[in-house]
Amino acid sequence: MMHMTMRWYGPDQDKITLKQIRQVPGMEGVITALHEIPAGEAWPEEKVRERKAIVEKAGLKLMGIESINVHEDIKYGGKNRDELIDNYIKSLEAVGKNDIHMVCYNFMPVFDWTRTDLALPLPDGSTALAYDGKIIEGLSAEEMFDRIANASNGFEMPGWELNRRDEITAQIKKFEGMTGDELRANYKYFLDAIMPTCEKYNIKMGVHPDDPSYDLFGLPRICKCEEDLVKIAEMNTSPCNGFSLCTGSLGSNPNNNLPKIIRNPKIAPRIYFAHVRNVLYTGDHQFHESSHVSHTGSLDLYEIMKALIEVGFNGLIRPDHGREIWDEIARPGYGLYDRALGATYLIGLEEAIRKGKGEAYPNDINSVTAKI
Ligand SMILES: [Mn+2]
Repeated sequence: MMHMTMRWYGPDQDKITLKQIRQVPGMEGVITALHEIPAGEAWPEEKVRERKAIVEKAGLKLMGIESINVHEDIKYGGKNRDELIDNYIKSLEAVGKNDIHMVCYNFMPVFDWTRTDLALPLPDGSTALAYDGKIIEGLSAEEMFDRIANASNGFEMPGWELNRRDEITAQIKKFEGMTGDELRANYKYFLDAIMPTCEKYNIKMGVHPDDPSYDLFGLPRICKCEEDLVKIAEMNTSPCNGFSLCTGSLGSNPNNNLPKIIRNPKIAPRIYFAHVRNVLYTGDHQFHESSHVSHTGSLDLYEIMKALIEVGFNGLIRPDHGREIWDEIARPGYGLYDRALGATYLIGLEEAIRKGKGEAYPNDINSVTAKI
């Protein structure tokens, strides 16, 4: 069976408590990160140990890291990349020594996830993250920053930290003219360097797809479709090189067939983490996030979960972004209520699919809630 988790931003940066997360039915653990440490710096082992102790004291497990961010100079192949990769390896060692075996990360140049609206009102009175390519076309990178910072309910959004705003145009310039293949060469250099450490500690690296899954601001993007994922799988064949399959990110492009991508034999055995959520297409390069329920969005989450079960996926899964509902004021995408609904919906789908196939469910339950 899959292991249900929720993302938690840590004691200082998340208003959702571990107590609340623990009370979500079927929840086993959290995925977290040391968001206070900037990309490029090494994570101290004791800081990871401290964070793990906080999570375990609340009756949950620290099951994975999201994310250890890759410094931009590694992505564009800067002179100091070896030093930065050494620091990344130190962070991996800190994680591995604390018996944590999955790290989610991305290799998107300059921009992490991108949305044009963090609180689009939906007909039912909820709000959701939304994207409209036409709005992006008219904005500078700095204007994008302000738009996100001003709409984030006071939370600092990963990848959109205010201290990055003034350097953003310079950062984009560094990638000017870079082709996908050149970016892939830098990516391979990074993977080749870190994989021996990942193997030593059995840390499964799950790269998160580009979000949204098409080109932005003229930057190369190399993790946005089935073909890209296959290239990444072939780039370094270590069993620790794999994917965080984010259905909402890949699903932002209607050309991506999620069940087909999951069943691709080059991809399936390398899925180490699943972000499962839904999006509703509203036009060309235009969508908003919806509830997780299949018929409220454009993706069929039943077919996605069925494909994951068919390929033998028993790894970490989490609901992804939720809408803001029931008057909750939260970090955009990361409120408690809609993600909790998403988690129980996914658990329900898994139970129904497995029992429908005559499988025992749960078959290896060690969920904290089951033990109560
Ligand atoms: Mn995701």
